[in-house]
This record gives sequence, structure tokens and C-alpha cells, in this order.
Amino acid sequence: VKKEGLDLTLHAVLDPRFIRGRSLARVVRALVKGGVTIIQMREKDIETREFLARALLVREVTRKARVPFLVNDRVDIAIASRADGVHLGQRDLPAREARRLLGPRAVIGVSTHNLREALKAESDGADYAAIGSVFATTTKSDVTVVGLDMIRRVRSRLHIPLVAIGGITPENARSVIAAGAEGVAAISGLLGSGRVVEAARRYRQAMDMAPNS
Ligand code: TZP
Ligand code: MG
Repeated sequence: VKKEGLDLTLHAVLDPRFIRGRSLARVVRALVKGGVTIIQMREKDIETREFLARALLVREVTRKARVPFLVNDRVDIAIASRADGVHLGQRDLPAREARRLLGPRAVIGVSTHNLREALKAESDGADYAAIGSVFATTTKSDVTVVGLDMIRRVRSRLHIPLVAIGGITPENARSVIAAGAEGVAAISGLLGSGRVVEAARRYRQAMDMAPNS
């Protein structure tokens, strides 16, 4: 997948707590069918071998669907699974180091919470910054809610695309885009119900109707 054409509209984060007993491949196929434009795999409590096995499975499905596949935190898993790139937190490998390891074609995103972190991600060579938590969420513990104002503030100073995360629903997605985000990322809103295709379609409809899309 070429970065120039990278579509950040709807970023699905696969969190195992929201997959539970379901088949990972089926969930990914449903997300793709519903119109997500990026799939990111987030595994916090898993051994490396198992992470790689699951990543290879997601890689297989996303390759066929031509949807970019990113691995959260783990540059090694991204390389081994032939992912398109990584999504890094503030305590993970710095984007600059990830870029050295992955090369110019890899997609590198960084989680940020304020203008300073977003500008640092940009100067480190990230392709996009995620900003959050925009709204309240119970999916991640101890998050700081930054609100729509933070999107406006960061957007006015940042040159790379901005993705909003945290409590984003089809209902509030429009406000996030209006504030300046290029796309949205979601976990519970996409995976929290048994109807993943429909959930993704609702987000897509909201995004397609949003002001600067
Ligand atoms: N980073 C900031 S908020 C968040 C992450 C990973 C959780 C987003 O989950 P949800 O269910 O879309 O609010
Ligand atoms: Mg991380």
C-alpha cells in the first residue's frame, strides 16, 4: 500500500477484549466490508509467537482486501508479519527509530495528547498523529479527555494528517472532522456490537457526509 494514497478516514483498532470468542479473520472481513480504511492490531497481553500468528492472519485478510495493516507498539511484529507499518505510543520506540528500522515506505503513526507531542511526532517523521482521548471512553484506562478544542489547536499547527481517537461514535464523528481531523479511529464503536459491518457502515456514512471530507 502506497503512503501517498493513504486513506485515514476510518481506522479500526483490533483490541482482543472486543474480539472475545469471535474469529479474528471474520471480524476483519466484516470491518473491511463495512468500509474501514486502515486496520491496526493492538495486543497488550500476548506472547510474541501468538502475536505474530494473529498478525499474519490479519495480514492475509487485509492484503486480499487491499486495506493497510498497522501493528501497535511492536516494530518487530510489523516487520515479521509484513505489515504496512506501526502505530506507536509515547513510551514505545520513537518514530525516528522506527523509521530507521522500517524505511521510508512504511506507514508510521504516533499517539499524541497535546500539541507538543504532535509536533514532535511530525519532526520525527511520522506520517500521521492520532490525538486523544477526544471524548470520554472506558476502553482505555487513565485517559485524559482532550476535547474538540485540542483537535483545533493541533490542526492549526500540524502539517501531517490528524486522526481522532477516544469515544468517537457515528453520532459525534462529524464534529471531530469539523474540528479538523482527517479521520477517526474507534474500538468499541466498531467492535462492541455483534454487527460489525453495520457499525462500520454507520461511521462511513457519517464520515462521507462530514464537512471537509
Ligand atoms: N487511545 C486513546 S483513547 C483509546 C486509545 C487506544 C481508546 C479508544 O477506544 P474507543 O472504544 O473507540 O473509545
Ligand atoms: Mg503503545
